[in-house]
Amino acid sequence: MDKSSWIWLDGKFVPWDEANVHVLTHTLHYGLGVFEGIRCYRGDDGRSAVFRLREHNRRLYDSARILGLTIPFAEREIDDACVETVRKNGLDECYLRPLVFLGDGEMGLAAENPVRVAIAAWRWGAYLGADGQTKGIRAKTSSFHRFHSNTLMSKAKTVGNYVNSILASHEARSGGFQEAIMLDTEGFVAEGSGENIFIVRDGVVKTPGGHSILPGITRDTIIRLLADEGITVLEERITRDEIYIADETFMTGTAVEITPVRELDGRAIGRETPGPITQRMQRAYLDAVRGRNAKHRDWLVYL
Ligand code: PPE
Repeated sequence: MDKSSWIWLDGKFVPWDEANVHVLTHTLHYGLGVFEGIRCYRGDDGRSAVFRLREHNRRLYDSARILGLTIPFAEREIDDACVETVRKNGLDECYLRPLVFLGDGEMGLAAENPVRVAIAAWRWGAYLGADGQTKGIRAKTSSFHRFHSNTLMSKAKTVGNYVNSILASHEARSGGFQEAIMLDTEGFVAEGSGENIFIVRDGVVKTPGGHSILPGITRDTIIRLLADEGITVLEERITRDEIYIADETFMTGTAVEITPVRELDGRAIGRETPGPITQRMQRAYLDAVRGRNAKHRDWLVYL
């Protein structure tokens, strides 16, 4: 990976190679921790800004609340620390990874070890390959279901939840696909291993809502950008065959941005990839993150 110089750890900057923890760190054993993935972009005016930083950190605090973790910093301190981490590393564009984890001390599920916080930033390019955004990806319906909200709660971006995502992603990749589409426990489409999903048919845009998805910030951004263009998104259950017969399907996420899906389970989706609404949203998203959308400047936190 593209290492940077400094990592913010529990309130102080430490050199990248020294940001280490003990092997008995609680979260390493049991997965109880929460994190965020945020991107910083360089705008056309040369200034860099973190995209929807406050919304991401709000979700970080929501996630911690859901798991019963108390973050030993105020939310604003974490916002500032994120900005400082980008600045201190001299990055103009990067991915930011705040992580809240239980440190070492006691072992066992009942341990109440100190809650620790790390924030790393590094350059991270196209997540699903350079061609993904332009040509679309090939996806496979996963044999692994997204969990029920009374198993692992999906509104929290929990470290341990990603075992489910990794199983699905590995299965898809080993079968020659680029990404998995995961169904919920009732068999309806939920989300990708690290993305939300939108479909378009006859100009109607739908995205799954419900209890089995992570409420994505990019998903919310796209719902708002579509509304700006007079397009309402229906948040409802969708089935895998609705994707087979969709005109367009795309995935959204901080890492993948807006990535079209050109094929699911060996069936080509729509007539062209990316489809017209997908292309409009790819442009609108880039305009927003690079500060070209005056209406949504408040989504940007400048360095
Ligand atoms: N669902 C899941 C399961 C998920 O992990 C993500 C983000 C999303 C939806 C989209 O959320 P948002 O980024 O707020 O629009 N996945 C992160 C994965 C990164 C990683 O693989 O590591 C991300 O995009 O940062």
